Amino acid sequence: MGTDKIKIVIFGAYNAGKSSFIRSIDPQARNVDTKAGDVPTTVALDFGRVIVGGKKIYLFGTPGQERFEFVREILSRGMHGAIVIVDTTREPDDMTRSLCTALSVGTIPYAVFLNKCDHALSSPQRYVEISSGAFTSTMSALTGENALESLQGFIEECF
Ligand SMILES: Nc1nc2c(ncn2[C@@H]2O[C@H](COP(=O)(O)OP(=O)(O)OP(=O)(O)O)[C@@H](O)[C@H]2O)c(=O)[nH]1
Ligand SMILES: [Mg+2]
Repeated sequence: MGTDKIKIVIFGAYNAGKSSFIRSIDPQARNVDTKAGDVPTTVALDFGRVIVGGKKIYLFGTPGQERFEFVREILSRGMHGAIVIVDTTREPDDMTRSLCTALSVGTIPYAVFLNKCDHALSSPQRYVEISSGAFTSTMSALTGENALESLQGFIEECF
């Protein structure tokens, strides 16, 4: 891919809001999911596209469940940047911690998007420590508030 085509991979724990984020950016986004009990969960990927500042951004959402590590590894190949979506209504979990640690010692630009800020139990401060060094932004993937702006901010600052 040339510099005008940017592959961004969306990581995050189960239920953090990765699929919702991609759908809020691209209403035509595609998702491969299944039911976990009553609710849909991603088993393969999400895919969405958007143009930011003349750059073509390709968003690849990963499954959050632990057992899909092999899918995350495949989707990560050739990525130019990464976004970790976190659920600010909950304390940081092990998966989110290890994702942030791995990205912080890597060489590609990455961001932590503090999601579910519309929720009464949201507390973004929980993530201050593990997101230090990353581009951070608060948003709600559910209402769409600040979702596109967060992505634009990350792209403009880091690409
Ligand atoms: N209140 C609130 N709920 C949200 C927000 N974003 C996502 N949710 C809800 O959280 C749940 C999980 O959202 P998904 O987008 O499927 O999460 P995911 O990270 O793709 O989940 P997996 O693919 O299973 O790992 C759904 O019930 C969403 O409606 C948000 O910003 N605010
Ligand atoms: Mg999903």
